[in-house]
Amino acid sequence: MKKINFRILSFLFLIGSIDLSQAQSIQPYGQLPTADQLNWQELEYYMFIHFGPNTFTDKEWGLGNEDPKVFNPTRLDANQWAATAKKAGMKGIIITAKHHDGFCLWPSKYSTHTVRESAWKNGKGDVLRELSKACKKYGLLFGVYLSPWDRNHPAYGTPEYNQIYANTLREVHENYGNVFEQWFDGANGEGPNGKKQTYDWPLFHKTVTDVHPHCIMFSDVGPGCRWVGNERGYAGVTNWSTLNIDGFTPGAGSPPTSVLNRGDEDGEKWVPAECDVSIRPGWFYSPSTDDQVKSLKELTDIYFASVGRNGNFLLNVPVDREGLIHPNDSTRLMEFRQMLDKAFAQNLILKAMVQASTNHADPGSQPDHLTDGKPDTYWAASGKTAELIIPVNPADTFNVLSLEEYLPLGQRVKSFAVDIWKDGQFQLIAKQTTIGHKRLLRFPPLTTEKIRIRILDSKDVPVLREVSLYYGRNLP
Ligand code: FUL
Repeated sequence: MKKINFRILSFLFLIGSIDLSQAQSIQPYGQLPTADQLNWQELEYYMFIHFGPNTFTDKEWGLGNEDPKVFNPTRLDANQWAATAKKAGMKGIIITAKHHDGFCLWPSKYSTHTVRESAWKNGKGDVLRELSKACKKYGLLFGVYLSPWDRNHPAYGTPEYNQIYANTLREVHENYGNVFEQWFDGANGEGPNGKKQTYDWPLFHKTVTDVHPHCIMFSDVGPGCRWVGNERGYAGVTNWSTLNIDGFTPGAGSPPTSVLNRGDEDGEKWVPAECDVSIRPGWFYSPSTDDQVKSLKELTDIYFASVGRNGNFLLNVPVDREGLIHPNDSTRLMEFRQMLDKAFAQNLILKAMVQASTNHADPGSQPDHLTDGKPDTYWAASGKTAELIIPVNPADTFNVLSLEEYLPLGQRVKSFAVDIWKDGQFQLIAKQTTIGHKRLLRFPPLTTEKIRIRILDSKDVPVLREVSLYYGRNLP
């Protein structure tokens, strides 16, 4: 009897020790991204298109009383837009289905100010139909900007308008296939009757999620992703994906732009930053800006300040009066793509052996996961600080370092330093704060036999998924 008891006891002990090892798996920290937000973050770079009556009237904010007949692109070709975005390496297109002037790029049954009333295709055209089809054809995601502010709709400024706007949203979401992102502009001005609207955000959000539960909703305060606080495309040098949203609303009631720019450490919700910027000075096309398309250097700087600072890069390429992306813009987009492709063609430390000062007991954690090129494997430290040493071929020159956190477990790293081995000792080449989805650091061309990454402070044990090193010899 006693022996049997002992066996049962040791069996229980074994179960106990299995439980113990399970307890050593890494615990998630703070607010976490949803699966949809994680997928969204991987997109990194996609196109914005501002197009409508403003394209033809040289305005940024139409008054809403423009003659719809001014909208008359002569050669509109949404396949050309999609082909351009695809070749540019973008993952989707978000179009201004309705800007503040209220003009709808589809024949909405809730408005009398639409393509149906325009001269284009004798009122039989539908830009959303053409673009959503083109996106499908080119394997791009399709997204919409629908301004709640409406300077044309007679009901704007009355309680009825909220339901009308919700109907409009529903109409778009139900009729053009999947919508990966809904862009809610926070602007809230006066309508045709001189009144402003109190927006019913819960109604608008519910309308979208009823049709497309996976759609990422953009606004100053999310819920899916947030405005980065400027229209230059620059995320903060420190950029948390969490944000305090209680008591804030999109538009005038949003947190200060400085907060949107860097997020809130330990914020109440996961609301990552999206960096929107136009390739030209204005959001809408104007012939006067044909020679003011952003330079390769400007685009590169924005890329490093958006994708390279834990943000997504939403680049506006305004369609012109013919209904095409102008050759000056598409040429620049292709130059930019080629430059990025060359710069990131070869990870110089792919498969390198990583020496880590600590390794978490979690069975999934391994230092070599940092250089395996796989986004779903990770390494974690056992404490809040750690050192990683990675050998580099001394014959290789590099000037870009990329670090990525493993975000399913939350954003953790608060500060880190990078050193290279030079003249028999480590020398500091960078000290920075947050990492998030991706942190890209640029240097003058360097060589070394080993690089050291020191995690100096972290909310909880740091969990990284990749470290990579590149030489973009042609980076402007
Ligand atoms: C702003 C709008 O007022 C601009 O016209 C533009 O659409 C920009 C992307 O968002 O809030």
